[in-house]
Amino acid sequence: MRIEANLGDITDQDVDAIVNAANSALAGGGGVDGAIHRAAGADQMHAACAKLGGCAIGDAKATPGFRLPAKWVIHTVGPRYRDGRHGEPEALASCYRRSVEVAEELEATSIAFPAISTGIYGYPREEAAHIAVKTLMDLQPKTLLLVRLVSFDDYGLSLYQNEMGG
Ligand code: AR6
Repeated sequence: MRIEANLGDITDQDVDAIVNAANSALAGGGGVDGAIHRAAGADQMHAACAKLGGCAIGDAKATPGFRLPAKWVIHTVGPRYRDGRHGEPEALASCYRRSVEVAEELEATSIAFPAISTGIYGYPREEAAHIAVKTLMDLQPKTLLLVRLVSFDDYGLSLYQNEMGG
């Protein structure tokens, strides 16, 4: 499995599955979540999410991608950051692990992640990039060949590159 980091918009990614930074009600929202719902087709995505019965923090659940280039959207719920001592690192790591597990169940060969929890949920970007790369590097998936970390800005991309040793 190859891990790469790119600059871009998560909704444009031509991969089997993109990951959504959702909330536990899977009710839609701002940031990545809003962009994914709009690009997928808000009505269809809303209806598909409503059938899932919510999602716990650190867990992940899939819907189709509808109008997106990606076949699937894997909705995961990151932790809201408080001080880092309330299980936030474990919950964030779990988002990456569980999203990959769900991708494997779907037999996806490629997946793209946004920087979960680093927007509205306030996770410090440096720590979040460290957890993302470390957690993914520890995994040994079977079907997944490519994991892409997608950053919306240059600073986020540089964080991933540092963590990946490049
Ligand atoms: N493509 C890639 N990255 C993006 C995009 C995009 N289109 N848009 C924003 N980012 P956030 P969270 C970056 O707030 O912190 C929603 O309301 C952004 O710069 O989307 O997990 C949900 O419903 C930031 O670095 O997710 C939840 O209630 C990162 O993606 C809550 O927000 C994540 O920012 C989840 O908050």
